Amino acid sequence: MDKEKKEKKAPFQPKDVTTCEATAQMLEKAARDGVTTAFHRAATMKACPIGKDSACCKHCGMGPCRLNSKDPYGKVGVCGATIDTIMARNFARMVATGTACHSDHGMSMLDLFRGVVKGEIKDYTLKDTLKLEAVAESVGIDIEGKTHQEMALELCDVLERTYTQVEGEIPFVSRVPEKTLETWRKHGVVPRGAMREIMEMLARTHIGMDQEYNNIVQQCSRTALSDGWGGSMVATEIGDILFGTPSPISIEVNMGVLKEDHVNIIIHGHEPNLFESMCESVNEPTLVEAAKKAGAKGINLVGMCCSGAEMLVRHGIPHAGNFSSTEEVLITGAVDAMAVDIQCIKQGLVSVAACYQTPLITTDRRCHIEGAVHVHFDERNPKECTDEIVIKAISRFQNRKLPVEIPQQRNIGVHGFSHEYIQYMLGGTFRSSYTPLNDNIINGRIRGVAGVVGCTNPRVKQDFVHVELVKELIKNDVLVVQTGCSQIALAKAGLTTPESAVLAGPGLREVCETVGMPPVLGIGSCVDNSRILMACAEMVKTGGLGDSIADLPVAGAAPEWMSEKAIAIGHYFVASGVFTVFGVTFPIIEGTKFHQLLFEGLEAQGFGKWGFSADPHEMAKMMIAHIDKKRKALGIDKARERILMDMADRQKLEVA
Ligand code: NFS
Repeated sequence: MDKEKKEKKAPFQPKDVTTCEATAQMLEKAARDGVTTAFHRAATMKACPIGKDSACCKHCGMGPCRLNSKDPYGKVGVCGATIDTIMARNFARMVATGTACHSDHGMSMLDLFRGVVKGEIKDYTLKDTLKLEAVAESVGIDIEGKTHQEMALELCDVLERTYTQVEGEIPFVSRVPEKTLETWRKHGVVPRGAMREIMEMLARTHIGMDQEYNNIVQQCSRTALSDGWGGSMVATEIGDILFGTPSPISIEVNMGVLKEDHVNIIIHGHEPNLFESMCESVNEPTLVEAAKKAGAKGINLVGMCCSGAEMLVRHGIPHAGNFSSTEEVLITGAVDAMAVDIQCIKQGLVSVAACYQTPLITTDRRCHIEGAVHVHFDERNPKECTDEIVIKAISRFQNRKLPVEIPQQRNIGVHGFSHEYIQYMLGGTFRSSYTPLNDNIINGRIRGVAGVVGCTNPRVKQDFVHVELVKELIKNDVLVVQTGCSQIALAKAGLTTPESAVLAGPGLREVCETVGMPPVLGIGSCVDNSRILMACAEMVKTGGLGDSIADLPVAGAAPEWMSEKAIAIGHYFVASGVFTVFGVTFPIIEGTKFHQLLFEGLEAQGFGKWGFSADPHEMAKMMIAHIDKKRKALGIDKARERILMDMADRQKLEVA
C-alpha cells in the first residue's frame, strides 16, 4: 500500500458509520493502512441535492435541466417538461433498469437450465425434481406420463415467454390471486414479457414521449410486475430446480468465518452457478493437496452479498458480510481471492484488493472491471474457471507478506425458509398448508407479516436501520421475513436464532417457541423476494384474510436501499398490493402530484402504496399502523385484545 497515505485520518469515526463491529475494526485498520472505501467516499462526496430529489432531467441535449425542489412548479425544463414528468420518468427508468437486472439474471438461469436439460451442460443436474413437477403444473403443463426431461423442456419454452412474450400475460400470472389480477387487468398492468415492458418503458421516457405522470406510472407498474412475478420468480424457481429448494439450516456469518491458516476464497455476486462450481473445485483432491503443500490447513470457501445468501440457504456455506463490508473484508489481508460475477460489485474493490495483493477476479462477460483479472466462466466447462481461481488463491496464500487481522465476530443463525418450507413448518407433514399461519394471524398471536429486505448503504449507519426496525416489528408480534443484505444484518445481530424469540411480543413468541422457529426468517437472495410474493399469494388462497394481496395485514421495507433493483422490487410489491416503506432517501419531492400518486393515489386504485422514513422506529410505526388498518378492515382487529384478555384471565385463575 501507499506509504505516503499511511495513517491517513478518516473523515469519520468507524463506530459512527457502522454497527457491524467487524467492519468498524477493518475501518480502523483502513485508516492505519491508508486505504479508502465507500464509507470514505460517502463522507467526502456530498450527494447532489437536485439529483437526490430527482429534480434533474438529462435525457436530451437541450439540458440537463434542473428544477428547483423548493419551488417545484416554479419552472419547467427546456422542452416544457414539468416536475411530475421529470420525476416520473427518472423513477420509471430506475424501475426499468432494476427489472432488466433481475430479468437478465433470470434469463441466464433459464439458458443454463435449457443447456442442462438438453445435455449440453453436464456439470449440473436437476436436483429438485419435485419442485420441477410443481413449477410445471403451476404454469399449466400436463405432467402426466412425462419424463422429467420432457416436462423440463416444455417448462423452458413456457418460461421463456416470461421474457419474450409480445402480447398476452406472462406464465406466472397463474399464481396471482384472482382479485389482485382483476385490479391489474382493470388498470392495464398485467405484464407481457420483460423485454417488451422494459423496451416500452425506455421508449416512453424518451424526450417528447409520455408526459403524463399517471400514464408513466401505469407502465412502471407493468414493468415492475414483469420482474417480481416474472424475471425474479423464474430465477428463484430455476435455481431451486437445479440446485435444491432451501430448508432451514444452521449457518455462520460475519468476518470471523475467515480462517488465518486456510486459503480463503470469497464469492460475491448473484448467480449461483459460479458458486456451485466453486464448491466442487475447493473439494477437488489435487487442489486441496496443493493448498496443503503451500502450508495451508485447507481451503475455506465463503460467500458475500446475494450469491452468498443463496449458498447460505441452500448449503449452509458461511457468509462474511453484506454489501457495505465487501471492501472491508479485503482489509483483513486474509482473503486469497475474491471472485465476482454480476451486480452490486463496487469498482472500488479493485484498489482495495491491490493494496492487499488479493486477486480480484471477474468471471462474467457482462461484468468486467478495469484493473481486475478476468477469468471467463463458461457453464460448459465451469471447472476450468473455478480451478484457476483456486490456483490463484493458493499462490496468493503462499506469498502472503502482509500481516493478517481477522475480526473474531462469528454469529450463528438458522436460515433457509422457502415459502414451501413455511407451510410445512407450521402445518407439519400431515397438514402442510398455510392454514396455521393464517389462523395465528386471525387469532392475533401474529399481528401481521413484514418483509424487510434490500441493500446496505454507506450513507446511513450500516445495519442499524435494519436491526432497529426488525426488533421493533417482532416486539409488536409482527413476523419478519428477510432476503439479501438485510438478512445478513440481522444474522450478525443474532436475531435469526430460535432463541431470539424472547425478543418477540407474547403472541409471536408463543408461535415461535411452539414451532421452534426464529421470529426473523431468512429466505435467500434478492430475486428470492419472489418467495415473499408466493407466500402472500398462498395466504390469500388459504382464506380468511381477504381476497387480494392488498387485503393482507402485511408490509414491506428496504430500510437501507441503494440500488435501482431495490426500487424495482419496491414497486412490484406496491403494484402487488403491499405497503412498502423505504429509508435513506427517496427520489421524489414531497407535495407534488407524482408524490401524491405514489404515496396515496395507487392505494385508492386498489394497489399498495409507497412510504418513506429514514428513522427505523417511525418506519415500524408506519408499518404496524398499516397492518392494524388491514386487520380492522378484515374485522380481526378485536382478536388481539381478546387473546391478551384470555391470557390474563387464565393467569388470574391460576393465581386463584
Ligand atoms: Ni439486493 Fe441491494 Fe445487492 Fe443483494 Fe445486497 S445490495 S437490491 S441485497 S447484494 S442485490
